Amino acid sequence: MIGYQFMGKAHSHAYRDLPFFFDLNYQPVQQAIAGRNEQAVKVAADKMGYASYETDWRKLIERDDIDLIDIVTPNNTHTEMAIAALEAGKHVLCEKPIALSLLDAERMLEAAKKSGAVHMVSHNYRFAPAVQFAKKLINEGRLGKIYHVRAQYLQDFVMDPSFPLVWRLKKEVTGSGALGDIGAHIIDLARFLVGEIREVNGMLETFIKERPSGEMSGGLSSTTSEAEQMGEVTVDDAAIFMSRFENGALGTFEATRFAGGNRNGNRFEINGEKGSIRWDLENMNNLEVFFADDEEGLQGFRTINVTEESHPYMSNYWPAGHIIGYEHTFLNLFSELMKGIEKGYSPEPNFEDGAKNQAVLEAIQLSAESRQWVDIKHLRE
Ligand code: 4PW
Repeated sequence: MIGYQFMGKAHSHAYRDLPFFFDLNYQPVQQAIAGRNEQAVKVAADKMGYASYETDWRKLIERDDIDLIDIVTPNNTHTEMAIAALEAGKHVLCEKPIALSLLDAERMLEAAKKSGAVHMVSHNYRFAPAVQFAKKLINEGRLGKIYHVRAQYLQDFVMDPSFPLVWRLKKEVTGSGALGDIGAHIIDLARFLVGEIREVNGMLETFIKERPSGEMSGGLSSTTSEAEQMGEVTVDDAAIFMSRFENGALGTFEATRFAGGNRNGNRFEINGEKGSIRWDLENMNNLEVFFADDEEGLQGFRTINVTEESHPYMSNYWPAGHIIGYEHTFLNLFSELMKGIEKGYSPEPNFEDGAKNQAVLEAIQLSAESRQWVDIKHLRE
């Protein structure tokens, strides 16, 4: 693994627990972790269960006792690391968004195709059992033709003007703001559940344009900064966009870090000719469903607690009704990654999905600049 902050912790926990919950032919062994600060990476290695550490990520890639490189560093490092790992024949798991630009994402996809190695993007929310169950209902035609998807990813961690100018607020490090950081997740969910997006129309806004600078590494729970020097926020605080899907469905999306009171509100509602579904990460074991053919007088949304043994992934955990959490979305994703490595295929979402997602992100940026609808397909030609 390269990196050891928030996502490093989430991924490392999942590697540790995977053999405990999942009977798989291939299981991860936490061989090594890389980070530039020797003191900090040593502590991370001990705490997160890695047998060794490196202070240069390139060393990790040179080692022949390592098969999989997991990239959990800021976005501006993904492309170089992923391409180097793939060229060395390593399998790669990469955090989202995979790159700063569509061009870089396409280069990564190209390298992945050339290498024949397994590649995957860490869009973990697809792997919530309720989301997988929603997908099953849609595939079975239980909702019929899909008309609408409305998705929101709402956070509020940067609302205080004295929240520091961390890497997530700098374009050269992160590519975009709320758009790529959390909008990428709802784009992935929409692509997974409804299908490919044909065109978008979006707007971006930066509400607080300057913040105390000097701190780079802070995460979502960074405290306020008293630094006197101010620096420019170069990414969006909020992104709102509409989309038309290839299958005719219409989408409305909102990704913002200014939705006070919403710590991590990742939600969607999908409406089809025969029914609707709703999901909310903060209540992630439940799926609300409405079926138009339910008996008259008894119609309405009802809640399915997606914890039965027959529900996706749940037989690996606890008896029905015993809920799972955020961290298990990573275990579920990793179980697919292990199967992919065993059998030699790249489970979705892979770098093809990463590039498609990046095309949507780029189209929204272009649309916001030009105030026009932007066709996605043309961007990838
Ligand atoms: O899933 C989200 C991320 O993609 C997390 O809640 C935090 O916001 C960390 O990065 C983004």
